[in-house]
Amino acid sequence: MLIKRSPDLRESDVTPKELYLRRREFLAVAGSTAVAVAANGLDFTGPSTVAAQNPGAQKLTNLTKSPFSTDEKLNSYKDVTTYNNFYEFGLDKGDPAKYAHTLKPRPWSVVVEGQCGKPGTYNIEDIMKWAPLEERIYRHRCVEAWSIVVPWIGYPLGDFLKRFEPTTKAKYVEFKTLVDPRQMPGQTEPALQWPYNEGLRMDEAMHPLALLGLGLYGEVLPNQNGAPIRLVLPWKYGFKSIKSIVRVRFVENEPLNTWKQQQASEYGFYANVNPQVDHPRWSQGSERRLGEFFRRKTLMFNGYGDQVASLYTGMDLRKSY
Ligand SMILES: Nc1nc2c(c(=O)[nH]1)N[C@H]1C(S)=C(S)[C@@H](COP(=O)(O)O)O[C@H]1N2
Ligand SMILES: [Mo]
Repeated sequence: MLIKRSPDLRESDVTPKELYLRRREFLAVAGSTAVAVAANGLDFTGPSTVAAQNPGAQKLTNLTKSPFSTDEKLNSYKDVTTYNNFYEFGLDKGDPAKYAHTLKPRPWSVVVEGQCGKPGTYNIEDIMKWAPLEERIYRHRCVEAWSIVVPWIGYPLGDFLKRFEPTTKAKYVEFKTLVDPRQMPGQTEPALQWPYNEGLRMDEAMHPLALLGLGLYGEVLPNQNGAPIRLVLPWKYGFKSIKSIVRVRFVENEPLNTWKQQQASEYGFYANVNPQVDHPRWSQGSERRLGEFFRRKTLMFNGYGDQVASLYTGMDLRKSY
């Protein structure tokens, strides 16, 4: 199941120059150590390939390169940080970049509760250190039929959740975003019911592709991307990847997620990317990759089917959408 990244030099004609040079540097280092690396079996570790972009942001270094990364062309830092969905800051794609400066991602803590042996309040600075940080380049597919490729930083969601020793009664895990209209002015409008809420079945949450997102492009998460802590679930529509998490709860029953609560005929609990099940108001068969002219065909589970399809054997994905 290991996917080896094959460096794609065609990126040279499209990535920003600085980034391209950093990549060449990395490839040179990787090439010279290839023999030692192969002997170790550590064929996917190494420095970050991706240079940080925002000079004011805290850099994240010593990143492990993930075997789960795609070698598709990255979207630019600008695409990733100025075309967002984060209704706590407004409904337009440009609103989060304009208004999310009011969010204070430090100090920050996460309350953990429910069916687990170690409930409590955990500090973000500690959480950041619980596992080695990885750079993971994932495709990200919004339910609105656009997609991007993002160099995330984080570690497996399972490594985070296991710390709290979920009990056998924990069949699902629920996540909630901060509620504070002073920091999140969009919460003065009833656009959605606040707090934004999401949930996963426990086996989905423990799947190695599920990432606890703590950064992107070599730095901590920009506010508009869900600082300081979010989910990244590449085989699901983007709305499952809840931002700015303050609460985690282990529960016995399927939680009601915000978009299902909003319109259950259009958005379900599972939200697996599925080109065969259209949204009632538009096709899910194709998508627009930001920065590209021609539409792409949408892939089952967003192209991650080899890894995740077995989570859903025996389920009717037309009903469990
Ligand atoms: N709290 C919160 N989380 C959220 C959202 C939101 O409005 N509020 N939007 C979701 C949707 S619809 C998408 S597509 C992704 C977008 O993530 P990005 O802006 O980092 O690309 O965030 C998801 N997480
Ligand atoms: Mo989305």
